[in-house]
Amino acid sequence: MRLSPDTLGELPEGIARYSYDPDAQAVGIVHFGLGAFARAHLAAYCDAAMEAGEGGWMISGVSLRSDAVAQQLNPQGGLYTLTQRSGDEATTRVVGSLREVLVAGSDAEKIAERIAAPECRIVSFTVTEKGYCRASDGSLDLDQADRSFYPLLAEGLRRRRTAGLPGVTLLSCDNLPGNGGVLARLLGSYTHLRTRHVSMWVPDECSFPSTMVDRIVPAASTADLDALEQRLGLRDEGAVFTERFSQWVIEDRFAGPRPRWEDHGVQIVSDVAPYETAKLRMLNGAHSFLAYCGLLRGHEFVHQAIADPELRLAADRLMRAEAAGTIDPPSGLDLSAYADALVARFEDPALNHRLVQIAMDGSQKIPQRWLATLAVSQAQCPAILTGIAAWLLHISGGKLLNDPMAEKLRSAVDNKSIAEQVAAIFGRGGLLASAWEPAAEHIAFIDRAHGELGRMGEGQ
Ligand code: CS2
Repeated sequence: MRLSPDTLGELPEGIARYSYDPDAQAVGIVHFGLGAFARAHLAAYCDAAMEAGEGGWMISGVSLRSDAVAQQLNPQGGLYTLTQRSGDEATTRVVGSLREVLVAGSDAEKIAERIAAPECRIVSFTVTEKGYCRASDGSLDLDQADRSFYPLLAEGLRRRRTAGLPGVTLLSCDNLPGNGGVLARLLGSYTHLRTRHVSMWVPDECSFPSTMVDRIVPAASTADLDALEQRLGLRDEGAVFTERFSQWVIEDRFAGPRPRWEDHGVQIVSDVAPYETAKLRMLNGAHSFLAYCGLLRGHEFVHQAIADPELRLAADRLMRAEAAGTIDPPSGLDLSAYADALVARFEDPALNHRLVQIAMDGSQKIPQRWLATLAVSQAQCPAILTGIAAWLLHISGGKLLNDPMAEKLRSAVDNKSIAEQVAAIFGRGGLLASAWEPAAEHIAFIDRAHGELGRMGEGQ
């Protein structure tokens, strides 16, 4: 039997659940990219707000690429459980804030309707780094954008304008620096080219706060779902498993009403950049390092990689000696204590966070995680350079490369010397050209590390 509003009463005691009436609440948020992260983060904060008595913050989720999530959640009336794990402890709650899952390919009309409804005040996004459809120079790739959320969003906004409704807050929750500004710029390009009559209205009536989001949400495995079914007595195909930690920092720049998320731990601040920079360069920077080096050393999970003494030392170095010096921390944040807390989160074996999950889409992640540090760091950065060597090996390794730039990356490394590989990817005019210009000593270091890591990989 599946979890659903009709079977809720069958759940054992001890499984927390919402006490508000979801059917009596309006949809205040349309969310693009309803993966596990959004369900562990945005939807949990909306659930908390409605639990505390606020009304009207149900979410209409939109899946962009497939109907898999819709299949998981619509038969369950949008209900799913969120399990927080830490060590041996697990607490589970049924989240009530999701109204439905719409699918971009087949529900375009409904999606535009939801955005154009007067009750909708926020359109939010967790579409991943690649989901913004940026070309390598950062501009909008129009061809990709036409097949993404842009036409759906533009149509919804066009209807709002025609109906004389106020604008909405467009809330990007992806791991990109200045994500609000990025979305504003790209949507601006899109509307300018495709729906010109809203291109002035959007910046006047809508706002694009930047946000920093942080919660580790490993993909659920079938074994997780089976074990949960044993505990619940019901099957939950949409279950999400996460850590206890959760952080959300939002720039105080809303176009209209919003939930009082600050009552539930969200930080509403005037400048998100210091939080975002610290998180991207330390947490995500160390994550990517552990992913590429850890996989080469035969590890499967983050907790295994961080328990490997050499990797731990290097990840620590990456955060404290390489990244921290480039960060102007938000007031009250001690970067050394921050690094300690990150290591403790990485160590938790209850999370079973797969390294391959982090290793995907390197071309979209590495610029803000590593290259931004390399560009400004006054320190030597052996850990990041080792990470780069590991990524080059990851690209040239025999396995399927999960990256939107896979083909270009492969041809940049195949049958090339390290100097040529580095130039083709990181050099001027390269695939990931940035403010970091690899110097001769960097290339020599990457070459050495590549040799050492490669030999280790062969030993596997
Ligand atoms: C990870 C992130 O998959 C990845 O690239 O580094 O998803 C990370 O778990 C989150 O940003 C943590 O907030």
